[in-house]
Amino acid sequence: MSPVEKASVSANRLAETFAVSTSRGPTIRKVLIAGSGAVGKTSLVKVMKHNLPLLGIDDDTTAYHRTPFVELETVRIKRSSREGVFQMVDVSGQLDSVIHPLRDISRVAMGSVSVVLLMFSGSNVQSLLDLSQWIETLTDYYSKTRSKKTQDFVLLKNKADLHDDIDQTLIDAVMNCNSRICKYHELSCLTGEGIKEMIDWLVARYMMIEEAG
Ligand SMILES: Nc1nc2c(ncn2[C@@H]2O[C@H](COP(=O)(O)OP(=O)(O)OP(=O)(O)O)[C@@H](O)[C@H]2O)c(=O)[nH]1
Ligand SMILES: [Mg+2]
Repeated sequence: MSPVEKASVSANRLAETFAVSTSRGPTIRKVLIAGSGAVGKTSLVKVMKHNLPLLGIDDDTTAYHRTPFVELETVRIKRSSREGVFQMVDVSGQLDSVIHPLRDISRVAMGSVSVVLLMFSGSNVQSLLDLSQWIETLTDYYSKTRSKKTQDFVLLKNKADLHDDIDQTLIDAVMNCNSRICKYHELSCLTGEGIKEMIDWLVARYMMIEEAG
């Protein structure tokens, strides 16, 4: 089975799972993580799934294994009165590769997304500059599909634990040029810095309050 077929099968299985859980009530939100290779997209999914920083997860979690195409993962979140599921779409960072989910299975990757996390690494200024190509691809898709809902974009600077050589004015410029970007977070998947704040923000914005009783 080709990677494209495999991803479609996984997406259908997820859809079936969600169809069951929807009837029971929890909010389901689809979250796309975009950004260059090695910025930490897959790491963020692991950290959210385990509710632990990379350093606290008990296996070979810090080794770099490039995501070849796309991974779909569900993350259950519970915060006092709010509970729900984030369906995480973790795509390959190599936007120019021969096959890429944003081009070859665009609806699976980008359709029905509530929020796009645009991730770059604080130790790699090029990964911030690369985001313009991702933003162009995404806005092109959303304007063509004339989606009624406006997808939020959130800018994430990962690897806050490393030496940072990016000027804040460059980050501000990226935000100012893209009106869809509604929030900026700094975090470290390695140490967990800023992760709780980011998840709390996502939950407050996208998870509905559960009815009591
Ligand atoms: N120092 C540091 N390293 C990190 C952090 N987050 C991720 N890494 C490391 O960065 C490398 C790449 O992480 P991945 O999560 O695989 O990157 P990715 O964006 O999914 O990469 P692609 O799948 O190629 O698109 C791994 O070795 C991670 O352990 C962080 O906050 N700090
Ligand atoms: Mg990856």
